[in-house]
Amino acid sequence: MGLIELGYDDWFEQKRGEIRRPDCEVAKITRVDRDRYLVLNGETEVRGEPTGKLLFSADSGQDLPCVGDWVLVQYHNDGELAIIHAVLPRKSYLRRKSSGQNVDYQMIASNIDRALIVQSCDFNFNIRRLERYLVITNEGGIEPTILLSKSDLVSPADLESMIAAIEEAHIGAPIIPLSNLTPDGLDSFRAILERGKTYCLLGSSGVGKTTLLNSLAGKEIFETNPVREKDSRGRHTTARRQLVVLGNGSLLVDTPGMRELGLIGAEESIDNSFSDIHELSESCRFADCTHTHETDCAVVAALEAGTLDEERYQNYKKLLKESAYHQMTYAEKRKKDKQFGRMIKKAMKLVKKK
Ligand SMILES: Nc1nc2c(ncn2[C@@H]2O[C@H](COP(=O)(O)OP(=O)(O)OP(=O)(O)O)[C@@H](O)[C@H]2O)c(=O)[nH]1
Ligand SMILES: [Mg+2]
Ligand SMILES: [Zn+2]
Repeated sequence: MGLIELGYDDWFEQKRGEIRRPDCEVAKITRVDRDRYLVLNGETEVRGEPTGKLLFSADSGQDLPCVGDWVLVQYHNDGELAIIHAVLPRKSYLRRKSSGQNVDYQMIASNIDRALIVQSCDFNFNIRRLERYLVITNEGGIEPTILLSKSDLVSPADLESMIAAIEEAHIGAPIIPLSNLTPDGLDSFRAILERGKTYCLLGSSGVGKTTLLNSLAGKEIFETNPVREKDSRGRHTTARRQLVVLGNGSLLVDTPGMRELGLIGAEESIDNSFSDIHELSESCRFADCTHTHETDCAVVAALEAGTLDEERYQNYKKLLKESAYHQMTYAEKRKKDKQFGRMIKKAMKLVKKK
């Protein structure tokens, strides 16, 4: 297997040339487990470690390597350690707001051709959460497919109504129902996986992402676990993001279920994902219409006529508000960081003068 089988192409080769590090080799990040990395050069998979320079020059979490990244490395210790000097630009990416109080980006994966958004047919099924995932894939320039997993848990009629609910919500992504317990859905899913293309599994903890990966691989590559409670809280079996090469030559990234999927500055992607609402808003009388109390508001008119779903509209507003709020905090933080950097530089100069 070579780099091309892992998705390397002329686009990346050109970016590599622009970085001007002929002393480095190309490799792909195949696993990220907190600050530990694995890199694969097509033949061997070894531990990777970013240089201090790469870590210190990172302005935000999105400048750090993530699974799927092409990186420039130098091998040490008889080829058993790859020192990571640079990350090549990404063709596409999945990122979110890092969890907790800190407002920064966290990379989920990069250079993904298709995101597989998994929701199980039980209590996990939730259109509003689906909408959030779609904003995230739109932002990173990735086509989504929705996988309705554990279809064995519901009747065919219930499954039909779930699919209808997704379609009625103006969600245009392809939908594939499947069960890891029966082979039919699995086969039609396997058929969409193309050689040399990279897919990323996304979805809450316990929906069966790793089980699906194991089923496709035909063996237990990673550990899976039963869902303990009804809401699956506290059960996170997969702890790292990892890329696996399947038998048919396609590449699959498994990720841990994420409880939070915060947005930062994603207003444009939100408008793209909610294109029905965005289109309506273009017919409002006022260009700065907030779609609340204005006269001749096309959005409010659609809500009243029942052609726009109230919950979809509320989620649209909620996501916009959250995204703008995080963007403000993020911009402020970066400004402060820069000011601090300049202050340190000045102080260093003074020290050197003495
Ligand atoms: N009924 C049913 N159960 C399934 C199916 N697929 C997986 N499960 C079960 O669901 C539980 C969770 O599966 P995992 O594959 O560990 O879920 P995950 O999405 O990888 O979870 P995290 O790693 O925590 O994000 C396991 O007990 C699986 O056996 C399915 O198609 N039908
Ligand atoms: Mg898992
Ligand atoms: Zn309006």
